[in-house]
Amino acid sequence: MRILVLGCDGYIGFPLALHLLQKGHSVYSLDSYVRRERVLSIGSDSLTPIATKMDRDHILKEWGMKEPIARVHLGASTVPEIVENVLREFQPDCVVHLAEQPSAPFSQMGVRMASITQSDNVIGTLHLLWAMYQSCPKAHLVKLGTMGEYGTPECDIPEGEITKDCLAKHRDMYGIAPCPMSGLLFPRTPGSFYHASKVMDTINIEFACRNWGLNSTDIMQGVVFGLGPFTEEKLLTRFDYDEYFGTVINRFCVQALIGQPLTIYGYGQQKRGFLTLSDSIQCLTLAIENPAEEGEYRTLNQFENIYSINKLAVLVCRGANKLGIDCGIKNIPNPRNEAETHYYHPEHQKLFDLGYVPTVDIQGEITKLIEQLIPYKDRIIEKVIMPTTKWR
Ligand code: USQ
Repeated sequence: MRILVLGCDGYIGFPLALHLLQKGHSVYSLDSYVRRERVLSIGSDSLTPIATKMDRDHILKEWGMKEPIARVHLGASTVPEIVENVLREFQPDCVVHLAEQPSAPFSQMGVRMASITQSDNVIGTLHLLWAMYQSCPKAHLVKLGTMGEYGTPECDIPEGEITKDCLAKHRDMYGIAPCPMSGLLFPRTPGSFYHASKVMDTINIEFACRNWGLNSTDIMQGVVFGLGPFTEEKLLTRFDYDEYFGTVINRFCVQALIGQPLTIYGYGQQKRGFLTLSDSIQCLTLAIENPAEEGEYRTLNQFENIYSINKLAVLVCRGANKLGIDCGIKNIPNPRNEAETHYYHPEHQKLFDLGYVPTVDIQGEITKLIEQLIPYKDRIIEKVIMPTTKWR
């Protein structure tokens, strides 16, 4: 397949591009490199010493990519025709869109960062949709959304839309037949301006499929952790652990390494879906190789299993202990405005139907990750870990 990867220099984008090249696909890629700049601007850096832009181009060329990563920014500051020209020239079968601002705390820092988040994400995706409509309307869009779009409602979360099954279950549980809502998007309740940007993307993509007949898979992804499948040093993906760009398991593993108590926000009973970076790449590849039908807007809930933050902290400490590292845990006031005790039962069957074989040994994965990070311990910048941005 001819696959365009937007956001090819990122945490998921770089190993995904390597994986797709390894499978024999023809890959073309874009990135603005803004993630590198933003992490440096908050005084942090990737824990893994990632290859320079030029070195990554060499590596990708060795792996079969014909052109270097094209430096293009997708957001509001870009002339939309630039994206259109790229698509017209490459004529992809599939466009994988990972080129968004991915951090909830970053979007809550203040009006400037909230505005950057929404103009990069919402307007960037809007530019892309128009560009696909004008130059490659048959191509399949695989877009990274987030499980955080749904929030934590007191009912089961279906995969994207309200299905007849979901209504029947509702009737059985509550003894009332709700009005006919089958086929509508399941309500979204985002928990940050970042998550809200993903909801707005969803609305625009679904409309583009319904209106223009584009086909898209919108991935509601859980929290990703780990270093992924390529662990040779020059192939390593970036690994962030700061308060903005680090996700919870990655941060906990780094805290364990430097003897800092793991920072559980609030009571720690909040639950999320998690998956390894290798699983995320496996799932994205399944979505790419099994496209949605013409005109279809398909949603996949993408995670392996659900864990509470308390449970994860215990797993990280156990992993650290196994490696002879002492580990402590500390509940700190929650900087976010989120439910800390809640019902959480999202469905996630469609990826299994496509052949997803999940990594199930989460304890093993966490212990392996801590061990993999030991050589980079001296690169940890302690002052960027504690949360300083509050939701209100
Ligand atoms: N948390 C802690 N301690 C920490 C860091 C986080 O208790 O030191 C808690 C948070 O309060 C939250 C949970 O861990 O309840 C997850 O936080 P996170 O920072 O790992 O993830 P989040 O901000 O939700 O965002 C991440 C990715 C985002 C993706 C999302 C999927 O950065 O791009 O969309 O995970 S989900 O969480 O399912 O919405």
